[in-house]
This record gives sequence, structure tokens and C-alpha cells, in this order.
Amino acid sequence: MQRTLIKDLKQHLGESVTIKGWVSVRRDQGKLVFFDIRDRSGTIQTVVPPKSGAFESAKDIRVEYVLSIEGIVNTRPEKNVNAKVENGDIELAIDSITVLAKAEPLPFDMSVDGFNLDLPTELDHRALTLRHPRFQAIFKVQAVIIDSFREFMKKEGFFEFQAPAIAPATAEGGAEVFQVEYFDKKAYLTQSPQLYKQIVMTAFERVFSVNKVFRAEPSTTTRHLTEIVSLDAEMGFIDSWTDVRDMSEATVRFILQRVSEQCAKELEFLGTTVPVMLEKTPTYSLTEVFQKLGVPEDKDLNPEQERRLCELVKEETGSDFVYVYGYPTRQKPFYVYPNPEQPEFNEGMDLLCRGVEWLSGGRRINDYEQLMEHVQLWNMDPQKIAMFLEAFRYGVPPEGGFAFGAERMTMQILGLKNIREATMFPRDMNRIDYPLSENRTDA
Ligand code: AMO
Repeated sequence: MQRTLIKDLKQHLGESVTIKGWVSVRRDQGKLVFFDIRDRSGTIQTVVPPKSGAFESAKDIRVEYVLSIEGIVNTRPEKNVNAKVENGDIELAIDSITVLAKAEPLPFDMSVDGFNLDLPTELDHRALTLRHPRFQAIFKVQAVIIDSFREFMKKEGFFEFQAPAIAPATAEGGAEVFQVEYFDKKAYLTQSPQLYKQIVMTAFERVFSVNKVFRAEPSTTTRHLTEIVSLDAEMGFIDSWTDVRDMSEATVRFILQRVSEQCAKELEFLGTTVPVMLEKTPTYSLTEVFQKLGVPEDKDLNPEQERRLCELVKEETGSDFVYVYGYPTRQKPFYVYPNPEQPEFNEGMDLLCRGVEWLSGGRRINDYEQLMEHVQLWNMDPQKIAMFLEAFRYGVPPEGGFAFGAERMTMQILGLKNIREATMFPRDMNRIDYPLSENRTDA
């Protein structure tokens, strides 16, 4: 018999159907055995009636067994209806069961209510915990974030390209870079597709990419990983850095809207709502932010100041978002455009949300001579970025762009405490799948 997906069972009341899926829960009430079965589309309670031929085989079946079940879709008796759960008004009366795959006894309770692991243990068992509805909800939201980023970019005329992961030079500067042995030469894992998105922009005008980037973060914090999914955009023919801010704001607004529409069930399950974005997101220069916080001016905001700024803005305006622009020019990468009226500050910006930076961008230098001055000032080797520089010798319009990490965005949208919860297979200096301890033979 053809397989019916669990989400479609209500269309088959009174009919005999075949469903296939995993056993989420097993309840044995002596005369009756119940299984909650889940497939990719949903969950249904099934019951093995005592007279059913399946009663004997049901005795050995445990949680996570994979079954093919034939049975009749029934409405539940009034007293058994549970409005709080999916398909709480129907159940499947089992006629026969075929075991498609067995499962060993689970190392911990995987039921919705009983699941209670600390984060390191949960990550050690990702191969199993991914089956829990909490993590399925988180990664469904992440998939919608990435999909809707693509959808919005295409709607706005951006062209998708694939950036390389191996580069001859670092784009963002700093020490947070993985060097790779590239045959007998040195190369780097890309920290950002920055230089490539700028090159491709000079041909296609508006471009975006969804790429893995790598940061050799030397510490473990709740917001840093060493491997992230970077959602990048770059656009030509801007009049000002505020055009970039506006495009990034519209992108975030679209993503939030799609998450609200497409993930209502997941947001409810996770007990959260998407952050509030106002018609116009409050925007301050870094100097204004330090005045607002009542602290001496510095090169950048520290995490505590980011938190306080977001709290203040939330109190004053109701916005969960705030843009900060105008960073000290020498603190940021060479390609960021200095403000012509105040060249010691640049036209770079960050978007903070609920206390954490989740997007960076701004206007870039498009004039070749000015770019070369910065290459020298930043002490860079022009040979190593020759391909990037060549593009800028041949006519590049005023331009800018932005990027955000899919994991950080997922974390902040869902109000998660640790970025690792928002990452299927997180990497940090202490973990690649498992903790990198000397005692492990598999790490
Ligand atoms: P930046 O270095 O600020 O900017 O990175 C952009 C965004 O990427 C995310 N992010 C991270 N997430 C988790 N762990 C990390 N270690 C990590 N590092 C960065 C954050 C951050 O806001 N080329 C510029 C972007 C641009 O100007 O277009 C850049 O890479 O969400």
C-alpha cells in the first residue's frame, strides 16, 4: 500500500492506510500498547488493540525503531481528545507492523518532557538529539532564515555566486585565521568572502553569497564559533552608507516576516517571539553611543556595552535593533570607506540585536588610488590581493555591502543563550564534533 504522510491522515478518516516513521514514545497499558509515530511531516498516536495480529510483535518494539504500520484512521473517543497536541483528535488503530530497522536502548530520555541534557552532552550526542522536536524547530527556523535571505536578495536583483574557501591572503586582518598547508605553500581558510564579493560586484553590480567562513577564535564564548555560515551581500551605485544600512534593514525585516509566517508552530514550541523591528531602526554614531552610555570614548564597544546599549534603546524606543556607525578608521579593515569630512572615522556599521552584534557592513573604498594608500597604511602585500586590486583599476562605482552569521541570527531570533544551540555541528577551539581532549582517541 502507498505510504501516507502523517500530516495527511485526517483526509483518510475511517480508511486503511500505511504510515512509515520512528517510534517517539511507547506507552504500555497492559491490554493496550500505544506508540507515538513521527515522520517528516508530523506525529500521530497509534494504538495496538489486544485482538490485533500486531500485539505480539509490538511487545519488543522500543523507542526509535523504524516501522511501517498499516491501520485504520479513527477519531478519538471524546474523553481521549487532546487539543494541545498535533493530531490530538485522531489515532491510528494498528492492524500490522513491519519493523524496518531496530534501535538500541537510548542512552537518555528523548521524550519532549523528559529530555534534560546539559549543552556539552547534548552536543556530544547530536546524532541523536537532532531527532528531538526542540532541535528540529531550531534548525527549521535556521533553514527559513537562509532561504528567505536568498529569496529577498533575488527579489532585489542580487546575483548569487560561490566564493572560494581557500585564499592566498586574509581579508579581515587580525590573527583569527586558519593557515593551511597548501602543498608546499601557505594559504588561508577564508574569514569572509569580502574581497571576492567586491570583485564579483564589479561585474554583476548586486551580488550575494551563502558561504562557510572560518575564524580561528582563540577563546570559547557563547557567541563565537570557528566555522560559520556567512550571509553576504554587496551592491554598487550607492549614494551613501545609509543605502547599505537601508538594504540590510529591509533584508532583516523580510527574514523576520518569513520566520513569523513559516515558523509559527516552531516559535510557539520554543516559547519565543521574533525581535521587534521598528519602521526606522535607531541609528547612532559610535561617539554618540559612548555619550549615551556615559562612558569615555573608546575604539569599539565591549560585550557589556553592547548589552547596555540594546537595553537602553529597547526602553527608549521599543526597538530590539540598533545600528552603530562611524568606527575609528584604523580599527577596521583597509577596505572600509573613511568619512570624507572626518577621515579618522569610517562609514562602517554594525547592527546589534538583543545585546549582540549580528551584522556588519558599510561603504567601501571604490577609488583605486585611495585603496592603494590604505593597502600601504595597513602594511598589506599588494601581490597577495592582486586579483582584488585589478578589479579596482578598471572602474568601480560607489559601493557597499553587509554580512551576518546565520548562527548568530538564529540564536538572537530565538533568544538562545549559546550560539552552539543554533549550530548543528558547532566547531570551536575545544570541539570538532567531540571535545578535543587529549584522552579521546576519536578527536
Ligand atoms: P564581521 O567580521 O563583523 O564582518 O562578520 C560579520 C558577521 O558574521 C558573524 N560572525 C560570527 N559568528 C559567530 N562566530 C564568529 N566567530 C563570528 N565572526 C563573525 C556575526 C558578524 O556580525 N566582511 C565583513 C562584513 C561586511 O562588511 O560585509 C565581516 O566579515 O554575525
